[in-house]
Amino acid sequence: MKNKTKNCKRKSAKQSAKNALRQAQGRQKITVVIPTYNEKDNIKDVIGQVLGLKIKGLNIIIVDDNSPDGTGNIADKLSKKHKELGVIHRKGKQGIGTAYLAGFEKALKEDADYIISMDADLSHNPKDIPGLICKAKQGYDLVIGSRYVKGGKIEDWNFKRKFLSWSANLVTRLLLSLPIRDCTAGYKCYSRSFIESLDFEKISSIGYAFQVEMVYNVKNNGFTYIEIPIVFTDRLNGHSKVDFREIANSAKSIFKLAYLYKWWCRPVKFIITKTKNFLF
Ligand SMILES: Nc1nc2c(ncn2[C@@H]2O[C@H](COP(=O)(O)OP(=O)(O)O)[C@@H](O)[C@H]2O)c(=O)[nH]1
Ligand SMILES: [Mg+2]
Repeated sequence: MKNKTKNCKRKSAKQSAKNALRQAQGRQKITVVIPTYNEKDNIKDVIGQVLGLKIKGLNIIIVDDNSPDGTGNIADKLSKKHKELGVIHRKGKQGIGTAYLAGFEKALKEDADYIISMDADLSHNPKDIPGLICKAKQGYDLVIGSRYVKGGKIEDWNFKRKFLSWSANLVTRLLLSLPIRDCTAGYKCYSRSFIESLDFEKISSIGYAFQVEMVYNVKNNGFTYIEIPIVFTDRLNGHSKVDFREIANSAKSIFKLAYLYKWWCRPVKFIITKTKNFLF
């Protein structure tokens, strides 16, 4: 695996040169990565609406985890019609975080200059894509489609779901000292240089906490970021994959990030290490 990472880094250097040339020539590639699990009633619409924007140099990568409802097959059929569409098939449900990493890896190999992450369920309005790209082109390494800045909002979610999202954001911001209002947002545009800077093997979040880990990496590694308002609507079709297990795993991942990186966790680390040494 380590060799694979090294190879990847070597290739990236070549690709960066190719990339710089393309940018100098004014041709830029935007890759939209969409993870899917049981999205058969949304996949066609989301692809149609994104491609319908007719943005030059834009392509899509679907990362499907062998959805039992056949989303992967639908994506394959659509990819025969649309050359801008690529599909990654994984064996089973492996988490949204690792799905994004698989998509990002392919996007880098295919010379993406900007990488957008978005849900398949149209909660993220494709019409916001030009706004995300516009800010990214101004030089921001991370542009967040934010529900919690002025002008942004969530429509149709019930109180429980709104409270869950709001409190998760608050706890995350406090624990990781992040000055970002929507740390858990999934609608984002990343610069190639930020994604290239990541050591994929060190990303620890498998599930939804992945979004937070990305924001944390941007902020703490000196990359630039901005939030732009979006209106987030509830999905029309299918079900959310956020269940109790996902929430518990995400909370665990966020506490793990704080434990790994925040100075005030040092006394806790000290006590845990001493106790372990004493017991075993
Ligand atoms: N490939 C893959 N996609 C996933 C997984 N979990 C969720 N997704 C997709 O990630 C996106 C966000 O999930 P969603 O259920 O809409 O989360 P919510 O918007 O927070 O309720 C959707 O496109 C899902 O189909 C997973 O384990 N693997
Ligand atoms: Mg969603």
